[in-house]
Amino acid sequence: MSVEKPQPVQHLADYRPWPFTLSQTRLDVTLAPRDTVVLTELDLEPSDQPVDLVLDGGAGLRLQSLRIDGLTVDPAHVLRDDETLTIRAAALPRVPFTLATDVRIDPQDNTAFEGLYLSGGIFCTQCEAEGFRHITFYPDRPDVMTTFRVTLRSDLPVLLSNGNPVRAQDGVAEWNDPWPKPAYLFALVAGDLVAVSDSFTTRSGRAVDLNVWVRPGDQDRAGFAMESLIASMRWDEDVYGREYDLDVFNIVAVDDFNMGAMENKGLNIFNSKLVLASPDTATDGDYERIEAVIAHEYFHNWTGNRITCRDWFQLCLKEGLTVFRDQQFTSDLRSAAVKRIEDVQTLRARQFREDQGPLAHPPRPDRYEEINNFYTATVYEKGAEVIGMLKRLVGDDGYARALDLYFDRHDGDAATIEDWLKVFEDATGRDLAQFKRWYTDAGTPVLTLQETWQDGTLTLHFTQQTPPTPGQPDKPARVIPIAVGLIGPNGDEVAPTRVLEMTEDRQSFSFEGLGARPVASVLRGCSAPVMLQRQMDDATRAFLLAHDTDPFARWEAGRELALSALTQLARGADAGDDYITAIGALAGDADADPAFRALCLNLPGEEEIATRLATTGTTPDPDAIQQARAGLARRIAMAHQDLLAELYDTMTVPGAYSPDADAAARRSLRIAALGLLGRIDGGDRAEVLFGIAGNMTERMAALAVLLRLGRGDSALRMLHDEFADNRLVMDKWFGIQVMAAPPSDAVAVAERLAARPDFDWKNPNRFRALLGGLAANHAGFHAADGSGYAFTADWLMRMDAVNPQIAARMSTAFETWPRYDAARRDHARNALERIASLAGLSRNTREMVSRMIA
Ligand code: 0A1
Ligand code: ZN
Repeated sequence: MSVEKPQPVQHLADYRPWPFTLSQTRLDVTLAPRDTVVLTELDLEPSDQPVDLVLDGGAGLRLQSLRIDGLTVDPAHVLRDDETLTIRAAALPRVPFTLATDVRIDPQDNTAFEGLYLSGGIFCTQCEAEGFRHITFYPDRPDVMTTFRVTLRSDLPVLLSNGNPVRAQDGVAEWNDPWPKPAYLFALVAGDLVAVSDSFTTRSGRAVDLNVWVRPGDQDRAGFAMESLIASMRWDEDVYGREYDLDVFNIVAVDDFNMGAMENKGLNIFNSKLVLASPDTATDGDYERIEAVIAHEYFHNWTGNRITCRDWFQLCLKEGLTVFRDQQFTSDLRSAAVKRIEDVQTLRARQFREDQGPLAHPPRPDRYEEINNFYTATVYEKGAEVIGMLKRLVGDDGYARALDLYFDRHDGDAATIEDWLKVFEDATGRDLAQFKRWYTDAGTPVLTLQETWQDGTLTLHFTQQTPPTPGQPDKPARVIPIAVGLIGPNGDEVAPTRVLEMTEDRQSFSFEGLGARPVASVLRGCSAPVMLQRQMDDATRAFLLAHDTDPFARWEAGRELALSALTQLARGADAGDDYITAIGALAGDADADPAFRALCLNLPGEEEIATRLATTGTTPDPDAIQQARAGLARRIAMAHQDLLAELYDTMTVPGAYSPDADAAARRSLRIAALGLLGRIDGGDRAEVLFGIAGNMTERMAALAVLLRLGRGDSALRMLHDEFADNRLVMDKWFGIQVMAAPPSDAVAVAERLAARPDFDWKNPNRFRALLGGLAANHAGFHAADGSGYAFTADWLMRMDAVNPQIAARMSTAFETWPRYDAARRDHARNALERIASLAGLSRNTREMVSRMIA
């Protein structure tokens, strides 16, 4: 592949501090869809050496005037290119000065949703990572932190910005943010909005007004977001001792948003799908996610805002830690065991997948072309896993001391991963030089285990090896915390969990004085983000599934049993009886948490089976995988139909819908049973349930069963008639049709849906619903004739011209392409090359595609 124009690459090693000091930013913004006026005043101090002042600012900024201390700067001293504005050193005072710019921008033209844009008549902003430079000329880098004073002018009734309100009158609102912040945390919102309001008194007595702003008519669906916010504020005080620091906290829901949500200081802006929920429109999964993301954004107030990142290479400093904190929050509020299993499932599905393909990168990358391409599962989810390992290694007390030191030492700083590791070293006395490799090295280590047993001693012999990743052929050994417990032959635990610290390429650990040979339960709680390879027969796996005291390891034993059966079936062998027996026992275990039972009953997805085949040297055949999985599900249903029918009938939840963990757990077991029964009852139960269910969780589950059987038409019509005006439900309507379509129909269904007038593809949620739905239909996306790839490529090219971030992000549908057969690889390569050769392709998509076909 030839990339037409070399792109500028940013390198971690090139970091230099900004050579000026910015002591305050004042903005005066007069909002208008086509001609917004942005007046900016920057109070600057030069450094000792005379240097040019370089500000970021794109071609879309129409500069009307540029003044220093009130005097127009001589144009001979001003240079502009596509990305910057430079004032030559000769034109700059050698003493503190104020730089004033008058810039005009067009929010209405902004379809990329970066900077200031309009979403359904609401003005809003998205400035992370580098959106502020689309609003005004500025040192748009996270290590330039200052206070902001903002004046907004508009006829719209609600005018919001960061910090505390100073005054609001006659179409003018003033906001003052006393906490220094980088530009990526700036936000403004103006619109016809209504609030669900509440208040919170912090533990030191600060009264905080809380508002969740939504469109008129949506108030009824904003209550859960507010409850989640209050729970988050309390939790951060109780667990981390972190208090909120302004008089108001505003959350705004908008329909057009590239990501999930954004932690702007005191003014979080959310994708409406992560705010709005009611039982008839949102599933249990939606509720749990809303709670987690509200918490995530709120927790950023300390981990991200009060302490930010020195540069974008350090992104996982704030994201890994904040994900780790939101995971802790959910485990405290709901079931810790279930949450851990769900998190590991996500980690494997998204991050292991990324790590095994051409897009692999370390949690702290050291180069990038487009930073928006690095908001990845590796930075977020693996970033969180690395913190989990640190905590496991230094213990809960050590972790608490390190975090206190981090907040004390770095409050107000733009910090680095080195700063982060240093607080752990200083608080605990531990040397973390080797541990740092988790941040700098890409790839998922493969841990192999062999066991020996002699004279009452069980010895575990581990080796670790990390496969090469782009730019990193050789990987030295890492510190791997391996949590191990032992289960005796009668099923009792004979040794409780102990964390082994592996630091070498090969290392052995012994357990002495044992009466009879126990079964080792290894990597309990998924104590490290590694892949474990271990010879274990199905009977031993079934034993662990029945007896392991660690819920994660227990689930994992079942998972391994299922994967062992499914990979054999996909290779054409006969397998699965052990799994079917073992899973029946677990599903019928009334003492086990229903959510746990549901997790065990849900078979690994086709993507996960493909990954397992690929990592064990077999080229995955998507159709064979799909059939193997459907066949095993059918056999489970046949073998356990009475039990499943009983679960389906009894795991109902009496009374009004509640999204709490217990109710959601029962529903999850009920719909797991429904899904399996659907394999043998022709979908009759699903048909009935769809018509009578009072909540979206059960309706979506029923609809998925019906669609898989090709009998979803009337349910789809009903849902459409009821919710045609509800964007979020219609997103589900689009997505599930493609996701649950029989694979041979998936592309045709996607084509038909894409031709509909209500396929509002410029809306990121709608686009993701359809294209993401296809990517999630493994055998459909990987159709042997390449039609799934071609359809996706066509749409990515169309989207790229409108919204490069979304096109680039969705291009990851292709990231596993090298592992398929030669014919599929040819189709995929053609599709990627077609994208690469598109004239005017964005930097975002170009970088992604060229990494994938490098
Ligand atoms: N910091 C936000 C995520 C976010 C990142 C980038 C965005 O635009 C490119 C928007 C949001 C978070 O972690 O929630
Ligand atoms: Zn975040």
